[in-house]
Amino acid sequence: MGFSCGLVGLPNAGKSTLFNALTAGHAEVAGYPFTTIAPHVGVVPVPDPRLDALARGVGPERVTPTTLEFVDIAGLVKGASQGAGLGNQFLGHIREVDLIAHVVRCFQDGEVAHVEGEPAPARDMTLVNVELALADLETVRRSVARLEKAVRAGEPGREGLALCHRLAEGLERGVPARALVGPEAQAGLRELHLLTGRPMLYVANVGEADLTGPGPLLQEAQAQARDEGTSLVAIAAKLEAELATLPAPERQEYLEVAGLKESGLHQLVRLGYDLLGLVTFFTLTGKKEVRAWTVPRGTRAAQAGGRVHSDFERGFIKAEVIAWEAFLRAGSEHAAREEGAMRLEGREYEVHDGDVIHFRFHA
Ligand SMILES: Nc1nc2c(ncn2[C@@H]2O[C@H](COP(=O)(O)OP(=O)(O)OP(=O)(O)O)[C@@H](O)[C@H]2O)c(=O)[nH]1
Ligand SMILES: [Mg+2]
Repeated sequence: MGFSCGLVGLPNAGKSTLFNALTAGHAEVAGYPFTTIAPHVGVVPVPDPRLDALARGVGPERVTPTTLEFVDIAGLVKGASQGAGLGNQFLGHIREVDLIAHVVRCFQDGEVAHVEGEPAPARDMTLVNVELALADLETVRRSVARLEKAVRAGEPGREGLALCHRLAEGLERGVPARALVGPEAQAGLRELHLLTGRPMLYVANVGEADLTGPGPLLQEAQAQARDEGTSLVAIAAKLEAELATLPAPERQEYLEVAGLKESGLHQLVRLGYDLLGLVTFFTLTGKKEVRAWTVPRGTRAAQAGGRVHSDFERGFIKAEVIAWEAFLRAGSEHAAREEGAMRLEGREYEVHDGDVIHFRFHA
């Protein structure tokens, strides 16, 4: 799988609408808060023009993209960490995701209620961030209590305790955990499963007019994101949800008419891979299958082989590697090999984004 992504935000921010746009699914959408009660989980293929090009070049029986998982939960409100609304009890469903997409309402619509009266992106973003930090503070305090007991009993836990104290002090001020610890404590941080310990991006849910020129609400959200140093993508969720059920070529045409070069899903995928440090490599099985795989940047050839088949790692001999464009220029695996365009790489070779890899192994 590529990665999993949890959607958070105020009620009526458009999370379920975005979920439907991304998954072409059918989460229930309505103009009253707390429409979503049980979480929705959707798995979608990762759109990748390189995989499409390889498939056109090879003409295989099967094309297998990697996948993404989206989790849509109930909206969060002020006081959620103290049990207000429904959001808090569902935060558990997104503790395991790789990436948090924080949906911010940047569309105007008098028919759609707002829990704070009117949309005000900067305030709304802070409100949700504070609730996430407070929910994490609860988690950290529970860990502190547990670790103090362990340390008193002479068990290990001193390091974890020091980390928790540092986190608690920052979270109390509303600072997200991801901004509180350096690379040295990432492993300890992951063990705590904190919501603000995950990478986060903002999805500004905009009206159609914002696609041609950002209106005041989108501008406010952009300014706030810039101040925080957080990435933001603008997506017209309602429009894209309506288009999601159309066949791909027609959908693309409508997107272009609306002033968009690529769909919200494309944008999220690119940013998500970038934020999470992920790369894609491709395998070909003769004319049978062209397939995309996602691995963390820095993955070695043998490990990458292990993702495809455990024998590829155990019996790894060499990886024959060629960049996807070079492969297409050569026309086929056979031609690429004849031309000497496929490099032979050892087990420590670092897989590059866009590599086409043929693993040589002994069974
Ligand atoms: N005008 C307009 N309405 C939108 C847009 N996005 C969502 N809506 C409407 O806003 C309402 C709420 O959308 P949902 O997707 O259900 O919101 P949610 O964030 O999932 O809400 P909860 O599940 O209650 O937390 C629905 O009536 C949507 O049709 C948009 O971009 N423009
Ligand atoms: Mg919803």
